[in-house]
Amino acid sequence: MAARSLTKFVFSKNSANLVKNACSAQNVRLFSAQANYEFIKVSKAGAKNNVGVITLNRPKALNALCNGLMTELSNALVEFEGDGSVGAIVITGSEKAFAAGADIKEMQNNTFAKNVSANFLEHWNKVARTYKPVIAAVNGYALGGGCELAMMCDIIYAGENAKFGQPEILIGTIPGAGGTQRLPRYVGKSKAMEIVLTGNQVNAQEAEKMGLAAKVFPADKLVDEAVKLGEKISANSQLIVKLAKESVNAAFETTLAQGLLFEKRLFHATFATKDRQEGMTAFVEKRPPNFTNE
Ligand code: DAK
Repeated sequence: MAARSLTKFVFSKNSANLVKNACSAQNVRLFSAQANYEFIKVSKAGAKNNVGVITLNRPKALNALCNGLMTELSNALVEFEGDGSVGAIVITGSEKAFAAGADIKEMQNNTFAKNVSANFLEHWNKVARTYKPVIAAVNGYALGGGCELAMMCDIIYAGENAKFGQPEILIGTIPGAGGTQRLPRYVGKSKAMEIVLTGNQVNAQEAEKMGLAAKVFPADKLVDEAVKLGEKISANSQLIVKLAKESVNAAFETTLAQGLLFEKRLFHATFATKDRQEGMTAFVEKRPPNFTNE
């Protein structure tokens, strides 16, 4: 089981600062040493303990993404960004649900004015802004905000029982965290329209076929496979990985000409790093590279 490969993670720094970012009064927790989250579990995994694992843990509500959960998730991502030993992060849920969406009960009585004045759910953006690679390991339902959360990650691995969908249309609203914007970029307009306008779910095999999921695994192997991927990424220079991630993401924000120039300049810039020199020297000397993230 995946859980066996996870080792206990003890928070080290920045934790106290995170108190002020915690959400509503009832969810304010002391993010000091040995942070004790309410809605997530946080671990480090892999032979070198270099993969951060965040497990969404609100089973009674199928990991519905309440404000408190999203605040904790953001804070855990900040912790892992500040942990130099972590080269990649896995976000996962349970076998039944990655996440069944934003918490409908929490937003049920919101109004347009309240949403605008409070900039409702603005803090969800942290996931897409995380500079270290983030892998979504999706078992079970990834619906609405759950599907959007997965799409904010860099790579989606799916368990064979995964179900993706944007069912907001069925409850009288539309996706609000990227479902109408990221989904077409993953799967193209026609499939995105079908999913968004009907609320239909797609299974893991379909998701892989349409390019939403990178790979599909047996449900009980999924997290281990995601951690293995995280380990592989972590073995590279974190500095160069960061540049590579920025460059791929630029493809979704720029024209081709701008993107190609951005990529070329970043490629040129790698020649100012010790890790580029080390990587090429190691190749020529027929030995593994020893990257120092410089
Ligand atoms: N919110 C709150 N509670 C939820 C929930 C959700 N999204 N999904 C499930 N639950 C709760 C159920 O209410 C139930 O709680 P109790 O009644 O037992 O107290 C418990 O989880 C188990 O659910 P079910 O009894 O319904 O379980 P089933 O196996 O029968 O059905 C299901 C599983 C996933 C098909 C069903 O629960 C379902 O349809 N859930 C709702 C899916 C959905 O509509 N998701 C989209 C929500 S809207 C934004 C960011 C994000 C968003 C918008 C804006 N910004 C940054 C601006 C996102 C919006 C959404 O996601």
